[in-house]
Amino acid sequence: MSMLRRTLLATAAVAALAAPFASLAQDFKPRLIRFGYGLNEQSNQGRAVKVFAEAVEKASGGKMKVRAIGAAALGPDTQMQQALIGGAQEMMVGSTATLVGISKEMALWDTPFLFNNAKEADAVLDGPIGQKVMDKLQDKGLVGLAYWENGFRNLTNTKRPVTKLEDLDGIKLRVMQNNVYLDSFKLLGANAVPLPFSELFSALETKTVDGQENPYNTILSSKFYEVQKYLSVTNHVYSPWIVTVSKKWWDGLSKDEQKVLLDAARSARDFERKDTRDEAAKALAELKAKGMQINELPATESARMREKLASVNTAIAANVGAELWSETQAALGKLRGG
Ligand code: TK8
Repeated sequence: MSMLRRTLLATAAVAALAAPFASLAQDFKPRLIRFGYGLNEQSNQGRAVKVFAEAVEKASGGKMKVRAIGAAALGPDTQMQQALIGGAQEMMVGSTATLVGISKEMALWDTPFLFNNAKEADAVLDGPIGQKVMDKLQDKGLVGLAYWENGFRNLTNTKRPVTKLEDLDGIKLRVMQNNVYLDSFKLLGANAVPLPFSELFSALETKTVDGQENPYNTILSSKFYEVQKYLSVTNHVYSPWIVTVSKKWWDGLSKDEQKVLLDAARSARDFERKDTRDEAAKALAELKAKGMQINELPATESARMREKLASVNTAIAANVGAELWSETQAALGKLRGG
């Protein structure tokens, strides 16, 4: 073997050895992260948690391990939130709507028809207003890392196609455990019943409730089409998910470890939004093929719903604070070129 070749081989060997230990230069300890979520593994939520887990393990040189636990096996959103606050669980992703009882500013995202499209949602959620709302969690024992997309919510039920406001009359509708949702659907004439997501499929199956509202992706991944006939395209609210960390646990992490989690939550967010939108674009055709009867809500009826819900907006504004409310309206005005 020539001298040069020997040197090259030696250099390559050193490089190969050094690569896996590159992370040692940074401050990483062995960490096990129990990461809970509510939907099943085959959902857009499950796919994104997997992407998050891989990014964390890679960036920490395998030191930080994520144990992803889906299908609400660690409990519904509200139970996991308490486990994070108490330090019994490290991380989760769930609906912002289920956080309102803990942090009232989160109710901003429950405002019916707040965003007209995903572009507006991304701009506000990823901008200073989204950050401000997220930062409020810290006083409550939680650290928010990123908003993921649940999506625009649409209505399903077994009674009748909802083509006008009055069609909602008396429909027993499951809503998230959140007063804005409860009040909104009561105002619209439905018999709203708050239930955790983990109990929803069986509640629909046993006809404990007639209907529910969720994005297309969830109606598909949770197989609601098996127990629901009518899907009415209402797009009544854009629903974010939020990735949160136990503050108790977070405060004990090094800066490097915190950065790994933040970066991974954001890169998984970018993956998740694209994946969710791609899936949503094809979902209606699939749901139709599965036998659902789909109808659009005429613009005039959508306008009637908005009008009916005006008092909810007033209540939300009071709840989140006039400043945050008007700041949001101003940001939206600007985005809309006003
Ligand atoms: C999943 C829930 C779900 C939400 C709901 O844990 O409860 O209807 O849309 O995504 O957060």
